[in-house]
Amino acid sequence: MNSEPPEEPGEPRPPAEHGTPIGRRVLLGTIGLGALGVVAAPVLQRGLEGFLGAAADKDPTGLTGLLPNGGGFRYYSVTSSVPHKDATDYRLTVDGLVDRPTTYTLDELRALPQTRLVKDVQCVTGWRVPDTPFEGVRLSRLLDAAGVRAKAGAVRFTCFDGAYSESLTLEQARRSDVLVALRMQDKDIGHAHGGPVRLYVAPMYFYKSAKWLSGITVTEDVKPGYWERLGYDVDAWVGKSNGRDDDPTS
Ligand SMILES: Nc1nc2c(c(=O)[nH]1)N[C@H]1C(S)=C(S)[C@@H](COP(=O)(O)O)O[C@H]1N2
Ligand SMILES: [Mo]
Repeated sequence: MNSEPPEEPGEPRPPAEHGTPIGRRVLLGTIGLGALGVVAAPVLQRGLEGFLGAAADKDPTGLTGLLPNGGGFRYYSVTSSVPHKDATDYRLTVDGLVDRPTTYTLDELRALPQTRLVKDVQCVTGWRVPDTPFEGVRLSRLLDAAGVRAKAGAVRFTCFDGAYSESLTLEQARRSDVLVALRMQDKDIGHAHGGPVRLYVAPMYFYKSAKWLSGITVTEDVKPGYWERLGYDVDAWVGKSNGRDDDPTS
């Protein structure tokens, strides 16, 4: 019997452990791939992404988080299950220190001008995926539409997984390479990648790009997000934070 506690689902090691040469994750990754071979056949029709999403929904150890998820991406979730949402029930709320709090449906977001960016994605644990298209509405547009009040200084993001959160300063949030993304890899964002809507913060480590985005709240000060309370940098510029020297992504 395995008496080890299950690993927390989602992002693996806190920064303090970044130097560890051979992690348990490497081992688990190998086992995970073996397991995929055993169970892959019956689920081929659903596609790898669908399988990963479904498997992760049932796997509280986060083991499935280690499986390569099409094109080099890895599935991350800090919760063991995430509700599925689509155009019928998805809502994005913009509130906080704004003059006009607003709730958008998916169709309303689709009707706004879309911006497409193609850049590398860099995870703080080391993996990088080159030239990935993301497409959606500039966050600055939604902030302007809501009318940000003078004393506001930051934006907090919440997710319909019920657990994850992120934040940006208002200046960061207004950059033209920060999107409320509806498409990734030139497809509507599937559930496993945080669909139907995720944040995309091009110049920062991918933990900033909150999946299953449901809330944008304008605040006075930055409130550190989920991983930031556990040690990751709040200002997560690729190559200039978290003790890493990756090439910039934007
Ligand atoms: N809601 C939510 N968003 C999240 C995460 C998460 O666990 N939950 N993980 C973050 C991390 S650490 C990474 S690397 C990316 C992974 O995105 P992917 O699963 O599409 O590869 O999502 C980010 N956004
Ligand atoms: Mo990550």
